[in-house]
Amino acid sequence: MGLGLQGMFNPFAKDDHARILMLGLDGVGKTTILYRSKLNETIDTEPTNGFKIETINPCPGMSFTVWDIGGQKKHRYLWHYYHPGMEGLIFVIDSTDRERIDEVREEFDNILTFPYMVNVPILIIANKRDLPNAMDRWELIDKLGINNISTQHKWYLQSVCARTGEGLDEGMLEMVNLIKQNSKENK
Ligand SMILES: Nc1nc2c(ncn2[C@@H]2O[C@H](COP(=O)(O)OP(=O)(O)OP(=O)(O)O)[C@@H](O)[C@H]2O)c(=O)[nH]1
Ligand SMILES: [Mg+2]
Repeated sequence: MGLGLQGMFNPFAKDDHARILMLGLDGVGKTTILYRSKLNETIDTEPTNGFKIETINPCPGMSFTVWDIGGQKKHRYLWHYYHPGMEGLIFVIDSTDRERIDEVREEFDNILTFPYMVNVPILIIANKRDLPNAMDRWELIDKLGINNISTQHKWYLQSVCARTGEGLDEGMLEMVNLIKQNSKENK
């Protein structure tokens, strides 16, 4: 009958779970993020051909199945095949990569046109914040036109260093909050 201790303290129903799609250009650090979240380690990565899937626990009572899809140009046409049924998008940016910022914006805008992306909350990870000359959140918000999407999507931008994990737990918790708010509003 009762919820038990776990249920009383846990904001989520038991086994709450969300499917998360992680996209971004090649080399921005998606696979590094995946394994930092999963293992709390920095692993040596190769460019991802196809995809990787791992389950992570961003907080007690919640699990994410994260689909990390390769970001090389030749693989990007595959991105839209993975989005049906996804409940959150993690879009990863290399915050030092000014040269490709227009390409990032183009791909980001393209993802937002995917039919099943309607209302899906978005965590933007500005990765590689440890490197000199990283763009700050205001520059990124401006260059990516992120304020324009705010009426259709809940979003949050978190700056991260995936190599050390700084900022990553906070970002994942924000993703949990956005998904939680979204599911309340769309009940
Ligand atoms: N300095 C620094 N390097 C990072 C960080 N995160 C990832 N890298 C490095 O960036 C390179 C690419 O990382 P990956 O995780 O393979 O990138 P990816 O986005 O999965 O790339 P694709 O699979 O090709 O789409 C690796 O050499 C990582 O060690 C970070 O926060 N800081
Ligand atoms: Mg990868």
